[in-house]
Amino acid sequence: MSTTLTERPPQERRVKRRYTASAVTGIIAAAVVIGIGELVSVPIAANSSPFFAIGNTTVDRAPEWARKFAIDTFGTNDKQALFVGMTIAMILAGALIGVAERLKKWAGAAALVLLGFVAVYAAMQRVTADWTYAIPSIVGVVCGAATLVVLIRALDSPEDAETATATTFLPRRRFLALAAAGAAVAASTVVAGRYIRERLVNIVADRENFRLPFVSNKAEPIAPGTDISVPDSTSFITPNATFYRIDTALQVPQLTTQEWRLKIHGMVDNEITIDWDDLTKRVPIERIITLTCVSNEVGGPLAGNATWIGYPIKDILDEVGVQADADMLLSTSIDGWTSGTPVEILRDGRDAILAVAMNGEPLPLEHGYPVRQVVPGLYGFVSATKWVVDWEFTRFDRAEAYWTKRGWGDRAPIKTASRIDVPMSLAPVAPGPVLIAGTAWAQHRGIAKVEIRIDDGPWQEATLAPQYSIDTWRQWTWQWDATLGNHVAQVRATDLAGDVQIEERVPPIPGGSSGWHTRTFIVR
Ligand SMILES: Nc1nc2c(c(=O)[nH]1)N[C@H]1C(S)=C(S)[C@@H](COP(=O)(O)O)O[C@H]1N2
Ligand SMILES: [Mo]
Repeated sequence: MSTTLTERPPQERRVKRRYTASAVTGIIAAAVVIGIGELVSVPIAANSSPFFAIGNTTVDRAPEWARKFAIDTFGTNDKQALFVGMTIAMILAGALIGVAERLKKWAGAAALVLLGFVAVYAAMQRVTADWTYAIPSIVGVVCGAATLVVLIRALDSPEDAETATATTFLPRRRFLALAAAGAAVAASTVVAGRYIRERLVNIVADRENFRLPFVSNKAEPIAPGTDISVPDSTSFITPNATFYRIDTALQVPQLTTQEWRLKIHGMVDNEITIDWDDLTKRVPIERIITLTCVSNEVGGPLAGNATWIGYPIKDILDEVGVQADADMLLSTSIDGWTSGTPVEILRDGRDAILAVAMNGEPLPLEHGYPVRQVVPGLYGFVSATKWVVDWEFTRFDRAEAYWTKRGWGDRAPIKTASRIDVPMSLAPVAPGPVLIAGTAWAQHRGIAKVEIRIDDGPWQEATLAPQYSIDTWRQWTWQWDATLGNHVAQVRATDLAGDVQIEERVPPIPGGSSGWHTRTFIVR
């Protein structure tokens, strides 16, 4: 026998063990809540599960500083970061609940029920919620509390106490068996919930069966040289796999073409609901359009260019007879996110579409399958509703969309921007000729000129790639004769209206960042 075992009285050691076991019990109970909640949510709605209800409501309620912190720290991995954070919080809360139950009968169970109320509240905050959204959290908490109480009692059972001697400091077998069963229930329900949901909705099969509409109104061909083909510089078309993704959806909505409907109502003469067949009966167009996110920082990556196939929004506006005093299209996604788009812009002749395809395939699920909006010239948050299911025609003085309620602007045209892609920042560069290359955009105005300057010297005109259209970005190159030392390069663009990109640095909120992109190179 080792000496350490006899140093402390056995009783104290047992108590220590019991706290660990209690904490583990609490974590298992919390996991049971999540797992059962996930499974029970399957026939109700994906966002009614306690985990995702709390996650989604957290996202919707997050104060601007927290959002900014998350984006600055985790970038487009902010969703994964939230999941990791929630899991850690769940483990901590579970451990506390377990210990509380051990210290005072029913205290842990009461805390669990309290958290259950939070989950029910969060679920009821979902835009699509009805009373059934409370069920997954309630059933989950009942099962979790039962797990907690049964396990803690097993830990405390008299036979256990009686047999506890100096050598039996491990919890009894009965407890271990029950704990293993609880953990198994939690794990299997999470997995089963996911699996059954995928089988039930079978969104993947729906997307695979989707046939691209035949388009006679095709996008203009891309002229040679439009893509500058400089390694590491922005390609003219952004592949779907690397296209930036921004949305508030913690679970990608799973909406089949058969379930999809677009309800059109509000200030219109004819309220109608369009289903998939009604939509695809129309004449589609194919266009290349560059999307940009308002959250993009100067020089940032949140822009992408794709070939879209879609149905002109203007035709549908004419069909429903939008009333003269309606100035906003408030569009809503299946998960309740909203954007407000000026009606005037939707009918000024630009190629605003209800898109169904992106770069030759049905929309990827995370880019809005089966139907999303694409409006040239406007930031995504006021125009690019993915998984769109509802259109209300209203007025800017009556309605406010998701981000506008949170301090962002309401009408948000894309600001002229330019970006240096290569060489990379602080990349070692050899003296002599160096190719600087990048992109510039001013959607629906078009890029007329890009200029570069080194170390605050005179502005020099870059060579522009051919303009594809005023709705797409335009690539550029500039040959620099680099000399030894550290040098600062700066870029600015001018749009076709003659307006020079704004020099003043402003942050993205409320209407998009501005300022000239700057890079430092080390020439040696
Ligand atoms: N349903 C839904 N649509 C949405 C959003 C969202 O959060 N939910 N975000 C918008 C924003 S802010 C942008 S920039 C674009 C991004 O589109 P992408 O993810 O396809 O690049 O989608 C827009 N559409
Ligand atoms: Mo955005």
